[in-house]
Amino acid sequence: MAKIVSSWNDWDPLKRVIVGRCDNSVIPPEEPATSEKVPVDSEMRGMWGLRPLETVERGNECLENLVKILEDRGVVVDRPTPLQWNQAIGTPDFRNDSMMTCMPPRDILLTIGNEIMAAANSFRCRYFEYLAYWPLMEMYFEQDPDFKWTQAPRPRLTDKSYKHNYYDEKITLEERLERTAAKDFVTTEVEPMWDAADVMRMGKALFIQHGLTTNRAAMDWFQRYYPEFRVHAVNFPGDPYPIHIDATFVPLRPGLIINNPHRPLPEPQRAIFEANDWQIVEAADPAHTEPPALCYSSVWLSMNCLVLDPKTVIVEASEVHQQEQMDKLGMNVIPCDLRDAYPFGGGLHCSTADVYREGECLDYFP
Ligand code: DAV
Repeated sequence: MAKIVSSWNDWDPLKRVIVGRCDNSVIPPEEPATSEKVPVDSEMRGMWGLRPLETVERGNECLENLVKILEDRGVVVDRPTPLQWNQAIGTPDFRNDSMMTCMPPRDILLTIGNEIMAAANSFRCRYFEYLAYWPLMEMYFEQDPDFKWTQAPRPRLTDKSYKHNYYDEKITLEERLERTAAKDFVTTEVEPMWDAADVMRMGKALFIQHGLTTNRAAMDWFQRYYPEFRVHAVNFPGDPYPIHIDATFVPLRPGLIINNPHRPLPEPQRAIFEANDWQIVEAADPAHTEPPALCYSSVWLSMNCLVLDPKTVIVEASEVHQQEQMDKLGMNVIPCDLRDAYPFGGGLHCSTADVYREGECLDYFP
């Protein structure tokens, strides 16, 4: 029997990975956690339902571009099994009129060593998304005797999990930034809630973003679950919609991180990187001034790259400034046309979830 699952960070040589699928994707109805995510001036406000088929097909085409690049380089690619996402769901604690998608996998699955854990996401519409990955988990479980298949404690997501009317329609950008700076987010602390894409894995250290999708209770939960790891809470006061760390603070190789210049990591959180000779470089500007239509994410998906090994990185094909910067930083850059997959939840890093990277668990912050 083979070893299939192992990954300790985002830069060691990638050998096996999950790439999402856009099939049946839905713009979810508003709910306590998501209404805060859609900017007031967005064309998506108040709109929900199946995404237009031609955008789904085009998104899938983009993901196929990525699959081809990966397979041409010998990386094994696994794909989820989409459900019919436009179904109402219910638990004893809540009802929601629809699910969302199985994009992006990075939000749902967290790989730490030989363990893949399904996250404790705070969006009700994502409560059953893990099911799309269960056929893969079953396969890994059958084929890899060391694979630890885990589900984080499921949050109940009752009304107590959210602050209600957290933002009214009239809130200004400045007020949003003040709330971010004050670490005042839409989720409460009644239970741990987290998206896997808020967790940056760096060997024995986990840096977890406190923001709209991950709360403080989650940090506490992680530290107790992994007592041998050091969990560091990080936050980025410059981000009015702090969701996921991977368009904000992105490691390229040991010792080098690119940081969104609008969302600098504040002191004293920088100290641990500086003390261990990590360089934090401001990421290049995005090539676009607007995200594509029907997209939740910001233009900073430009820096949401997929590192294949410490010298090789896949960057979105139109993101010429980011490509040039990576090149200057000594990386071989592989462009991938993926922009039309952005509306489905993210860029190259988001669209994937690690299964296997070579390498072991090192202590980069002794
Ligand atoms: O900048 O909108 C997107 C992260 C998606 N996983 C942003 C963050």
